[in-house]
Amino acid sequence: MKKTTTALVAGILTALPWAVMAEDSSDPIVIPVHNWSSQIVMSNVVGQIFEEMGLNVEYVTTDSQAVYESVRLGDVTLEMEVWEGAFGASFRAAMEKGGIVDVGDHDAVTREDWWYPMWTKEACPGLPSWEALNDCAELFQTAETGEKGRYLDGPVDWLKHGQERVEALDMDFVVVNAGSAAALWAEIGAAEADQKPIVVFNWTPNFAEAVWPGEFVEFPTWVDGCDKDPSVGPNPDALYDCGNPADGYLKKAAWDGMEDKWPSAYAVLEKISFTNPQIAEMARLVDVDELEPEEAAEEWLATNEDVWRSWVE
Ligand code: TMO
Repeated sequence: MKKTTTALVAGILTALPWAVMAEDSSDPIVIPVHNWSSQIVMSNVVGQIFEEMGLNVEYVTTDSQAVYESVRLGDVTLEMEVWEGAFGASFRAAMEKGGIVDVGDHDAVTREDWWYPMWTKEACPGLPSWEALNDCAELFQTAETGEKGRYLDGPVDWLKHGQERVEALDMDFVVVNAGSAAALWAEIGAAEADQKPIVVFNWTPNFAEAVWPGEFVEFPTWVDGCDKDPSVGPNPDALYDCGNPADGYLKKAAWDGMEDKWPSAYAVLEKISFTNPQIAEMARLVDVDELEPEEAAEEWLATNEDVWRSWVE
């Protein structure tokens, strides 16, 4: 008899989502946002899913490297986009110290590296090899860079080590850091009119691939340790003498106290997995359609209900 009652109660509990949610703290889940569109929109998408579940959410703008220390300390609760190329080292360092957990990979496969719009290849047909790019360095000269070619790298906090790579591979390029992601898109847009050869930092998934066909420069293949051990990579005396991983991961990470404090939110976070086209679309809603990130997230949730409902139910 008692057994039946217990089973009945358990049955009711699983049928009522709010009964499960009552276990979650009413403190806000703190979601960090950074300086590229897909991450900001994805963070809002996930925040709005949590709000839909009756949870409280707060967004904070943080540095994209320092965030791993913040997650580890529980100052922020999670990170939606751990890109292997840009953040693998900071993520691994935080994992070694403890306090941060790997909540699994998105379906997406990522790449971040030197990139050019296709018209550049007409002027430098040996591309995408980095050696061919280097032989064409003079095509990329500017007043600012003198005899050397100009490479517009990402904002400094993405730590792409462009300058170290130029030195390690003895390239005739000067690395200039963009102030923002928008400066990269402005650079490509400005070069488009007269098909001026340019080489800039870019990544996939991103909206840009649908707007400007292009290719990544092929550097020496990434090998684990290329950023830690000089003997790894073609230059035996230098770090960063490899390209970024060409099939990098995109992970979710969380504070290791999240699962106890917000168990149903954590269970949803474990299930969340975005694909390349979904992430490119999140960026497109902001960078092409010019929606605010919150609106872009609302729009994405409205058109992709079939995707995210299954994570919540
Ligand atoms: C970190 N990012 C995706 C902008 O390369």
